[in-house]
Amino acid sequence: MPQIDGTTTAILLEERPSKRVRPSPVNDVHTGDGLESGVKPHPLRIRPSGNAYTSRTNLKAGAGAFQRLEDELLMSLLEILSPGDLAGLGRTCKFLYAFTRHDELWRDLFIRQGHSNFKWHGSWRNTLLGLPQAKASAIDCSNVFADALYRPYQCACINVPEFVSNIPSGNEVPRLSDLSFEEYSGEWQHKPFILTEPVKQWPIYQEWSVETLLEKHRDIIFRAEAVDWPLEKYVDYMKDNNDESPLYLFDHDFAEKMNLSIDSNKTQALDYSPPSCFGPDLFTLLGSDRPHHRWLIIGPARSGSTFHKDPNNTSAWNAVITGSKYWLMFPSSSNTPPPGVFVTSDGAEVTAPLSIAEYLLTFHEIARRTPGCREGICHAGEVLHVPAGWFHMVVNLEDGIAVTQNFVPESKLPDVLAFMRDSPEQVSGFSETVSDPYETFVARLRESCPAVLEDALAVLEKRKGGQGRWERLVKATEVDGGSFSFGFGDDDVP
Ligand SMILES: O=C(O)CCC(=O)C(=O)O
Ligand SMILES: [Fe+2]
Repeated sequence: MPQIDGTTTAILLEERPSKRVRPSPVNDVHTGDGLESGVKPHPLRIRPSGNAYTSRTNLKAGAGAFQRLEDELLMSLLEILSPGDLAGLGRTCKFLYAFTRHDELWRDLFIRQGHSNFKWHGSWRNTLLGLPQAKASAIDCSNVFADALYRPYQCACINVPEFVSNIPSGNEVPRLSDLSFEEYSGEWQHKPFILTEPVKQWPIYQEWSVETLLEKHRDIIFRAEAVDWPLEKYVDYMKDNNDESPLYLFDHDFAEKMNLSIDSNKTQALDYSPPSCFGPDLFTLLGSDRPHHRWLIIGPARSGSTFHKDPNNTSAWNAVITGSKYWLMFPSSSNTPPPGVFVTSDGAEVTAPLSIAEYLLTFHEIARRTPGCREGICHAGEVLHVPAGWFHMVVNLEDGIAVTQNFVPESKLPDVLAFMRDSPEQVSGFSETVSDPYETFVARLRESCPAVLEDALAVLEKRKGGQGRWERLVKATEVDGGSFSFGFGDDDVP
């Protein structure tokens, strides 16, 4: 599942901010007025800002009063225009034509208008204007120099597999063909790993592809970030878009919508069932009061999830049905977030101001050299385990389908209870009818497995008394009289 809490989910997945802090393009400086760099030219031949210094002509000079605005400010201004005004302004000069063609502006307009019945024409602008791609103009804007326009295109063109190859051997997420519940409940519950076998038996693994899903569920409405579209529309979009951060289908009601049989109390054969090594999931005690816990994920290559921790301190597994995913992960026990990620002191808000592509371009190198970093590629038919509290970022290397579930293993119950009790404002995914998720969960545990609850509460009590790992470490350091530093390095083990 994607994000830490409701607020953050909204920020990171459902309404990706259109304005981000963008580092300048550094690897693709074209020289002179030519376009001789190795990077594929922008379709309108727009170039990075830096090239303005060596060019004889800069079309910004022809933009009247608009030339006095910084590009970012101009973009903010364009964001408040209607489609008609945007198109009209684009007809006044080449410089404004280039800016008003920026597809993220049209994406915001299209999404705000709330369409679900449309024909996808390869870009948001064409789709909103009902314009077949072949009829869209492409005026040469090679003397427009603007990182604000060039950088998103450069990011949309990166070759992701190049970035994620050559994983340093110390960073590799272990790959296991089999794992017992006992082994998982021991050391493995704290570690990421890839299980290579269990999914291969699932009917959904054997039957699902984008084509077979379309045959059966073409008209079913699924959620993809801020839009609710029929599957057919999403697939049209997925197969033909050039967005820097493609819309990602992430739907928590898919099982009901697709009439799947998953839970063992049903009589039909199961469409899939969680790998047995993860054992019982204590959130099942909540019955229909449990928070959202399973998601169907569909997305094109380059789509994915920016850095986050999973909600309510739960653990998760993520099974790739088709395609493959690259995972970049950092341990839970560090007090330092991954490079390039900012977290408020209470942990409530995670800000990853860069798109996945920008992250790969600017922070990936340093991230993989940071102690504690784990990386892995999960292929079709495999399942990746996300231990509770780990930061992770995920990018699809191909178009793909996945299913993910969050769960509470008994061994992590104290952590989940502590999170729900101590950070109630960060608890997410519960229906509004559950007024006190912590008390509700405790009551269900007390009814069904009082001994498990007592053990977990005893662990919490002990932690409160200063006997936790952190306190022990600090005390040990004080006794030694040495200076204390806390890093990622030793974090795999509890
Ligand atoms: O498949 C993805 O994009 C990652 C989803 C995720 O964050 C998860 O399963 O926890
Ligand atoms: Fe996640």
